[in-house]
Order: sequence, then structure tokens, then C-alpha cells
Amino acid sequence: MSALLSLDAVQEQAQGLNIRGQAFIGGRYADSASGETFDCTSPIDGRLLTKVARCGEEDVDRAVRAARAAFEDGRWADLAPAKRKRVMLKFADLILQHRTELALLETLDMGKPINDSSNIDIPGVANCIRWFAEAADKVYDEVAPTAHNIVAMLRREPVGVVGAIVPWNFPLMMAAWKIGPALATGNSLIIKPAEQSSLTAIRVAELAAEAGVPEGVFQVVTGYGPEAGKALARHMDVDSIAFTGSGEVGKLLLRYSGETNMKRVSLECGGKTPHIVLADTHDMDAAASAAAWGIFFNQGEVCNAGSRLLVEETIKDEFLEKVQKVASGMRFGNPLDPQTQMGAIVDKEQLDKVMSYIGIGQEEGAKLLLGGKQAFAETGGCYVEPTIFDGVRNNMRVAQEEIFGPVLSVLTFKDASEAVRIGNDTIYGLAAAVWTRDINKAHKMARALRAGSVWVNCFDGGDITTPFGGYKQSGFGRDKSLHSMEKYTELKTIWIELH
Ligand code: TXE
Repeated sequence: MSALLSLDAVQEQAQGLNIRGQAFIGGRYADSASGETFDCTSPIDGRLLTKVARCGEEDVDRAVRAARAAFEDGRWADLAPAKRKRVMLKFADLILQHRTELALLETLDMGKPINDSSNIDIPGVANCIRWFAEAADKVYDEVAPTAHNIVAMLRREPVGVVGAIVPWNFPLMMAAWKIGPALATGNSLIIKPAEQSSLTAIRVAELAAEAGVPEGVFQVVTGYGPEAGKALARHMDVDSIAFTGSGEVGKLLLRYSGETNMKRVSLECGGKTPHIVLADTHDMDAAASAAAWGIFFNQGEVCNAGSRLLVEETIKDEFLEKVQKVASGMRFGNPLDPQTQMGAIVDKEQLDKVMSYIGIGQEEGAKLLLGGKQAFAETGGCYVEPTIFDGVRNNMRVAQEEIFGPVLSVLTFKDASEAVRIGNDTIYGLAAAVWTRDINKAHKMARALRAGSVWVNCFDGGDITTPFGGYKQSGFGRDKSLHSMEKYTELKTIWIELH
């Protein structure tokens, strides 16, 4: 798919899709035990896409039993890593072969521009699976430097049955960040997609099976968070939960773990990224473009979105003019149109949340500089204009709370130390960015900012080789890179005395 296609052509492709809404348990598609479903509608225009299996405790239990059986008999865990690699490489190839279909499903389901689904999400997913496949037979265990008569081996072993509870903003990508390292290290995995965006996870389960991932090793249990998600997170035979989502649910997962089997929990719970622009920035236009895209990409539904723009006081007016110009020039509308750069908000609930924050910002005294309104309501879809608030103070709710929509809060500072103080004045610590031509300031600020990623003279840099995750209430544990394998493995010491 590409920018060469017309909206009509893409719509025609979408109409030809065979959309499945079943769970994938024990190697095959399955309805929920209760037979219940829920409606899966598109935020593009409110149309019903399919009905999705509303799984509950019984379904989760069935999936966990299948996962445990697969883990115990070693059909995946005991394979030579090179063999797991081959299957995963095939899986990555199949994902790429089905790129058009998967991209359409993602866009129809959650409203992101088809150009992004097709050129960022799906290729990124395939790349992630491929990278971890390649890592499977290249990561060595260790031998500790002990006394002469001892052999102390430090072995990495799979944790066992892993539950991945994932969100709707990058549905397949967030799943892939967990699928890659979990499968590469030999675990059995159960994915609980967000109820707003189950379709791509459901489809790739079938592709995983086609690639040769054995029965029970890769399963998808669809359903609501407080039902299927909770059952998975409270299950006594799940060894680990890897989560991306809200802080509120992250805290619940910690509680569930404490109340049940003390399963491992890793959390990525969003952020309120400070995007800091100093007056000595080498390229104001590049910084302005990054500031706009940093919040409006994916409709602002990005955990590391640069939602707080901190601009040095002396350049604020000039800089904001540039940001506004970039924002106003964005092509905003039907995400199925390959020209579209900003699409629909995932659902009505999130739309209401974003609109309510726009109201809160105004009540708090922030100045609405751009947007602020719902758009294209006649389509039956969920759209919010790119919105910019000037005159924000860091204690306002729009500066402190994650809006998860296309709403930028602009604040000012006098010098680098004040920028760092404001930047760090949040419960979150996922990411931060700094623009300056002064290398000393850049290094010092990058160290002082309490965040898992700091970008200098760019925004949202990184690839599969670099870890991603947060400080503070953005959570703990890292996705991507070899470091992510730590979440999916136990470290065993085997101490042998030689006689
Ligand atoms: O997230 P939830 P929601 C933030 C963002 C957004 C807000 C609410 O600010 O506006 O969260 O979004 C599952 N036990 N982020 O409500 O509920 C749920 O089914 C087990 C930031 O969609 O956290 C889904 O699969 N699981 C974020 C997943 O948790 C439960 C991305 C995430 O949903 C559960 C998404 C429960 N009791 C939202 N309740 C990021 N970090 O990028 C829900 N779930």
C-alpha cells in the first residue's frame, strides 16, 4: 500500500477484508465459553467491523492450561534456539507478506493513518520479530569467575507462561515488543489485546501458527480488561505479566500479583514528556516541526508524546508561530486516505476524555491558540483538531495528566536549570527531549532529566536496538533491545564443584 493509491482504492481493499473476531486458544480460533461477544466498531465512521469474543475466566484458564502444557513438554522452550529462530523468521516474513491486510485492520480498528500503519507499524512489527529471532541463537549464557575447582554457570531460562496485556494506540507494535523477546527466549505467550483494537493480534496468531509456532505457545484471549485481563493477571499459573497501558491499571496489576502468586510484572504506563527548546537551538524550523509532530503523530495517542512543550521565554512567540504553521498544514481526516497524516481518535470514550481536557485547560486559564474542537462529526467518527494551549503553568491538570490526544501544552522557562526542574516536575519519567547547540548543556540536561529516554536535537529517536521504558510512575522494565530479554527470563546459577 502506498501514497499512490486513492481513498476509493483503499476503501475497496477494506471492503474485501475477511475480519475475524475470535480468540485463538490451543492452536485454533475459538469463541468464548459463554458465547458472548462485543461489538468492534471503527472510529473512522462508527461502522460495525465485527463481533469479538468476550472471553472470561474460563477462556483464560483454558489458554493458560494450553500454554503450561506446551511449556512443560518443551515443544518450544527446548528447541534449539536456531530452530526457534527459523520459525520466528518465517513468522516475520508472513507478517510482511500480509502487510496490506494487517495495516488495513489496524487503521479500521483504531483510526491511525493508513500510511503510518502500512509504513511504520507493520514493517516495524516484522522487524522486531526478525531482530529477536536473530538474537535467539546469539545470546550466550555466562560462566562466573570463581575459584579453580568451581564451575559456576549463569543460565538464562524462560520464565514460563507469559501474559502480555497491551493497549490500543500501537496495537500490534506493542504486542510485538513483547512477542519478540518472549518467544525468542522460549516462553509460552498469551496476548490480551485492548478491547478497542483486537483485530491484528487475532490475525497474527494464525500467521504464527502457519509459521510453525507450536500449539499453545502463542495464544490470543480477547475481551475486556476487568474480565479477560484481570483473569489473566490473577491466574495462579501465569508466571509473568508484561503490560503497556494506563498507570491506574498498572497499579492494579501489581496488586493482583501480590494477592495471587507474586508473578513478575513489568509496566509501561505512559508519560508527560517535556520537549525542551532552548534559544540557542541550531535549527528552529526542525525543532518546530519536531514539536508539532511530537504531539500530533498518531493523534497524540503516544505514551511518549511531547505533550509539554517547554520553550525558552525569549523565543516563545517566534517559535510558536512556526509550530502552529506546521500543525495547521497537517492533513487531517479519514485515516484510510493515504494522504492523511492525522486520523481518528480510537473511540468515543477517548474522544470524550480529550474534549473534556480541552475544556479543563480553558477553565484553568490556558489560552487556546489552535484547534480545540471536535471535527467531522457528520461522519459518525471520532476526530479532534490539532490543539495548542499557550500560557500553561506546570501545576495545571493539562500539564500534569496524560491526555493521550492531540493537545499540546506550552510552557516557558528562563534557563536550562529551570527547564530541567519543570521537566522533572511530573509523576512520569518516560521520555524527554532537549534542543540546544551547546554540547555542555545538552549532556548536563540529558543526565539531569529523570526519564528512560532523552533525545537531543531530535524527537522520538531510537530503534529496536535501544531499550524503551520509564522512570517513576511511567513504570519499570524495558521493551526492545537485548535488555528486554531480562523480563522474559529467570537467571539460574548452577554451581558445580570439581573433585
Ligand atoms: O487503558 P487501560 P485505557 C493511558 C492513556 C489513556 C488511558 C486510558 O492516558 O487515555 O490510559 O486508556 C487492559 N486488569 N494509556 O482505558 O485500561 C485493557 O483491556 C487487567 C497509556 O484504554 O490501561 C487493555 O488491554 N487488564 C498507554 C490494557 O489493559 C486490564 C496506552 C490497557 O488499557 C484491566 C493506553 C484490569 N483490571 C492507554 N483493565 C501507554 N502507556 O502507551 C484494563 N485492562
